[in-house]
Amino acid sequence: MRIADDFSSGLRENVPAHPNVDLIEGDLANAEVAKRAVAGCAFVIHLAAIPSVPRSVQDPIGSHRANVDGTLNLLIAARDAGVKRMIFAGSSAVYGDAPVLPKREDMRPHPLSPYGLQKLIGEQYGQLFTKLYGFETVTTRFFNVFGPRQQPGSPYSGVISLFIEALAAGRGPIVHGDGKQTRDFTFVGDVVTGVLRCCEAPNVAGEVINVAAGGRISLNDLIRTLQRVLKTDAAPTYGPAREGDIKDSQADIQKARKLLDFAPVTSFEDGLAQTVAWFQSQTLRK
Ligand code: UD2
Repeated sequence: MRIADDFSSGLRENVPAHPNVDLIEGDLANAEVAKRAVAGCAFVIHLAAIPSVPRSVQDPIGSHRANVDGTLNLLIAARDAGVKRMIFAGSSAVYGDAPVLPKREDMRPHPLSPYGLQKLIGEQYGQLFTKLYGFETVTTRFFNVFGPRQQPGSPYSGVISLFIEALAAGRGPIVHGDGKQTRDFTFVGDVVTGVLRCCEAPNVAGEVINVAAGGRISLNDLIRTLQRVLKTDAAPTYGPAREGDIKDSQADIQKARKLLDFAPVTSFEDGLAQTVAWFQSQTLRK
């Protein structure tokens, strides 16, 4: 197995030191790095991105380079290296604020941020490569992924990691907007299952598939649950909503059930408990 990462957001310590793991440190927006990354691989799982809506609003060019140029380089490199199939991490951000819930893959995309548009370009490039060159690609549209090892290091980090960090320290979390926005929080283990099924499943080349829990939880409910688990009543501070923010997000996962025989197995509460336990084990280590 080979892992390519520029460690712009991930951590080197998360890469296992194992004789079968080959690590390439570099930027996939550099075509030479992309070539080295895929050489000899049967499958490519393309998760590399600057995965932040607000960062893309502030720096559309930097985020385009990572999310679009990186993807195109990898598609070309993987096609030319004879890779069997490439799985592309798409995003629920492509749906934007279409009023209908849950979001189905055949709804018209309506991105509200450069990030959403870049992920849409990535999946359409994937489909084009399947049609034009016969190179098999599958896009998994992820919803809000969370779990152990997600880093709360920056204001762009996933909301669950930021809220756990704040509440564990007895601080009230900062909520952008009224906290009534909802998200389909998906545990990382279920996402991994969905991605691996995409590598093996028949009849999925060129498909775009939601991989999510299929539920919907508001930030206010998330805070209440975390206050209970972490035994604190630190109150949140409410501020203005973020630009480009989506109000509600929930996946229809029928297509994943049908094509991938996918069903999420970790409940939100269990996933949250595992994430909190991991966070506390890290705090103890420090
Ligand atoms: C997530 C993904 C993104 C994309 C998108 C699809 C992350 C980090 N980002 O973006 O990659 O797939 O979903 O829709 O997982 N918030 C607060 N306080 C904070 C931080 C966030 O209130 O301190 C709010 C934020 O305004 C948003 C919600 O929490 O309404 C979730 O924010 P996020 O950054 O975790 O994820 P999102 O949905 O913007």
